[in-house]
Amino acid sequence: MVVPDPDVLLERGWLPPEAADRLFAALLQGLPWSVHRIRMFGRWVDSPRLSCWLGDPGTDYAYSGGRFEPLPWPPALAELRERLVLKLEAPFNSALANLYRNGNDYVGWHRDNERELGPHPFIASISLGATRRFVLRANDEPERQQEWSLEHGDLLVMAGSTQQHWKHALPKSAKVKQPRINLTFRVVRPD
Ligand SMILES: O=C(O)CCC(=O)C(=O)O
Repeated sequence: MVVPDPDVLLERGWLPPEAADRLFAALLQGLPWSVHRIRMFGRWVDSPRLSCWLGDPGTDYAYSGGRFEPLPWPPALAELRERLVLKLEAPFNSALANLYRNGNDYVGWHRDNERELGPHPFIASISLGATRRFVLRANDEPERQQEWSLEHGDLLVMAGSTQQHWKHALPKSAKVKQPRINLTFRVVRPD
């Protein structure tokens, strides 16, 4: 089978620097960050980053063996969600916030293909803080990779069959000493 190219769109600096600075500071201080317990290779481990699951009531989300109930939207994110809903015409009702404290924190190869995201997950990802590498690799051809350098204020959208055919990861980077926050807005369809 010929694996289709990932359906990925990057809009650099979608949030202007001052707005991105304000949001980064508000979230770093204001979100109740915690270590999620996840299942990897049959073992329960602490995820190598801090996280927070946010959303409308009823948007419980299960990933990597864990199940998370949403916290209500803080004002700064409620407004951002509205802007993304209008811009991308997608009914985003939840978001996973990740805090990578420095280059030792990472997310390993995975797909955002949980059942509650539907057959064609539509994901809008906002990057704040330190620049990090974001890599996609085709499931059946791991040597086929594409990567982006995600910067403060960037918006990356993953759509179509991307989650079906591609895994993604944010690798460790010893050079990165500063924190980064990532927000992935999602459409969860409750059962
Ligand atoms: O931090 C990122 O850019 C990616 C986060 C991610 O892969 C996820 O939340 O599923």
